[in-house]
Amino acid sequence: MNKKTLKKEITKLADNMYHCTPAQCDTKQLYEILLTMTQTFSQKRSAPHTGRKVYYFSAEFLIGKLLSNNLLALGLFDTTREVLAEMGHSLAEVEAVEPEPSLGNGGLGRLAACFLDSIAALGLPGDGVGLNYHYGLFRQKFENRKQMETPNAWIENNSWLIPTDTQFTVPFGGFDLTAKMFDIAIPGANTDYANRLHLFDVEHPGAMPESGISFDMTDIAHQLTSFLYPDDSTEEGRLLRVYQQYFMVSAGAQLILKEMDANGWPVEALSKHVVVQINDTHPSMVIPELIRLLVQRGLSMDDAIQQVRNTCAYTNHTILAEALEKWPVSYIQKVAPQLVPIIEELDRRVKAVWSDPAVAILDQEQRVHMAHMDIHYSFSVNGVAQLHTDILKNSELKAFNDIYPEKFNNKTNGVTFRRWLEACNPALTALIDDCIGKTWRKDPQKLTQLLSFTEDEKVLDRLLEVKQSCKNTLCQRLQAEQGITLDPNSIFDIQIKRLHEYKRQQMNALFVIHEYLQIKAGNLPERPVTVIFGGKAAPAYIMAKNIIHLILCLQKLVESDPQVSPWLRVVMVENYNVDWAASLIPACDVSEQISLASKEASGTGNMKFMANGAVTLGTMDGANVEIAQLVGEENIYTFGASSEKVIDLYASWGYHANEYYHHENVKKLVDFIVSPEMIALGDEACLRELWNDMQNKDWFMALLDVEAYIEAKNRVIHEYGDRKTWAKKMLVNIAKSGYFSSDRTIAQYNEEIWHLN
Ligand code: 26Q
Repeated sequence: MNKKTLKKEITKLADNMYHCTPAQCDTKQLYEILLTMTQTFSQKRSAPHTGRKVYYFSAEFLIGKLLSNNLLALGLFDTTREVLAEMGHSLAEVEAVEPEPSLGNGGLGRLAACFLDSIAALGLPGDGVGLNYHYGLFRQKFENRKQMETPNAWIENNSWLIPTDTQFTVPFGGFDLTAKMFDIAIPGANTDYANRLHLFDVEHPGAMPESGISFDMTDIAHQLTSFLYPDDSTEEGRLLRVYQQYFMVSAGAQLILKEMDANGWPVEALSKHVVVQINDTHPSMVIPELIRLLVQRGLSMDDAIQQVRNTCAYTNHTILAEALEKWPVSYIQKVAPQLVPIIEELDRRVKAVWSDPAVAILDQEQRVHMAHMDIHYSFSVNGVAQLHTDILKNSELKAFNDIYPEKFNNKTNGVTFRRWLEACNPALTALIDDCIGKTWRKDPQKLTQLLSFTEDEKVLDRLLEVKQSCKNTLCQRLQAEQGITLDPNSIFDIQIKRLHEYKRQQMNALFVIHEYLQIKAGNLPERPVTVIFGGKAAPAYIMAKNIIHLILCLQKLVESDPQVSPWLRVVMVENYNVDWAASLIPACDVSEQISLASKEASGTGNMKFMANGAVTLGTMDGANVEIAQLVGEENIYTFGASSEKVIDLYASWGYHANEYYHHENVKKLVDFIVSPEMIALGDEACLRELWNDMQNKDWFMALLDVEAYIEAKNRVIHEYGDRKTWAKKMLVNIAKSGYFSSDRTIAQYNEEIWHLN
């Protein structure tokens, strides 16, 4: 669509909706006009033709704001920006009023959103199935340098949700609920197609909580879809999670059969027409539920099991034991008693053949191992990066790999470059277009053509200018929205991700302490550094909250010390979400990916940073390994214990934090956590608890790697000074990032697992 037609369209909508001209509209009205316009265009599109379709089942779809993304997919992004500019507005300002649907926690949920984008862009038939949480992930506020949680409503009168007439009855133990289906259109970039994200909701959602994020978790009929992952530190919370899971999979399974019927396909041929991709174990009950429905439709148990086994494929996202779901049978008995005999039958069949208790579905404590059920009753099991898949095959799930070697496969994660480069970094996009034309946008692997510019001074200079402009823009936003003033000429070193001990934000904090002590001792760093954090802690995760407290105390300490602040700043961005990620990632110089080797299944932020010209400082973990292979050792900084070493240490109980704590250089840093300066700023009990844990527990071995980390980071700071060499590193990272496009990942899912037409 050209500018003139688009202007006409917007003018017409402004008149229809608000009886005014676009110039008279405020940004909220403009947002609603563009929302309505993109909705209408998307809804005119049809789904890709299909003889076979994938249903991506996920408890989380962290879709984030959709306006820019949808404009891009519809081919209207550039034109809209120009038209708005002519009307005296900017797309950024319009998008600022869009509430963010934070329907996910972190990587797993964001991956599901990138995947839907790519499935549509590849013109493949594939819909998402999930829940319509009324409050997404909580909004994070800092008070007294601590995280507070407040509810995060995202559904307005005018939202991306399209009500449908489709509804299903979900039979719970003792009562039924109606699941109403809402859709979000997923237009495919460069296609005429649109797929759908189906979000199921209860008929009568409960009211907004008065304050805080607590609500009556026993009021299932009204509260089932209120919140994303309610706190599972209580039994009520865990039960509600099982209610959510069953509600989602039962409605989703019924939808699948309804669509089979509509196509005139017999349910006996389910696996010919349908693939169910199970996103971690949260939707695993879809397996017994589909079996139940097929038996209800007249299939024998044997045939039903056979069909379902050939329909379902399972993705594993973690090897952290505490995240592997094991539900007591008593929970399932209460929530969905009709599934219990089926699960028992599935378990009996396993036990009849395999006596190893390590592969049983039901353990001796009468708990259902969801991942085990998935592996036995799916035709594909995949990890999300090569190292992760290798660890699954060789250690974590070895017993299963011995039984079903043909099921195991790797699908290294990817991210959509439309959101994570084109939409979030128009300046870099324009520079790339100038160098190699626009074809890379459809095929990001073509970014390798940039390699012919590594000696081109003009291009390298422009690349540095683009980075600087992104840093300036971030500074303006932080100033305007959070009152934080930063030096845009300092190095921007960024760690943004959920707070978790294995991700080791605490190790980064120890670096900050190290630099602080150096500066206080008169040893100034080579150049100013700004260490930026962003991330939320689960409300019941005390250690993670203590780490946030430590970072916020350091932020205050450093900024109020005039001797230190010109050289070192620490900032924790409040309420880090998809929207902040889109501002932070383009502005990053150094991408912090410092998880304990073997613990981060893949990481996807690492890929987004790389595509935006940041250089990775990381351990050989998850997809960092593949990044290192692609860019070569001169274009990445790696450090720390290898995954083999770490796995050995766990197996032999060979790591004792206390030994490392007593290294002179380490002790100083850890002890600073409870120094008088820090205690004056923070909550002494929290800081002491953290100090104690770090020297005596340190489950994720921060003290093992901290010295190597500090050494590596100082090397980064030094080498950053050679601007030309650094720009080359940036360019190589961008050039090699195309492998991490989720279009590539989805093409592989399709070729090796889904086989859609
Ligand atoms: C399970 C049971 C009980 C309570 C909570 C959970 C639960 C909730 C969310 C378990 C896991 C999650 C989310 C996991 C996640 O985000 N994993 C990340 O997935 C990304 C996409 O594959 C990877 O890149 C990350 O490495 C991985 O950590």
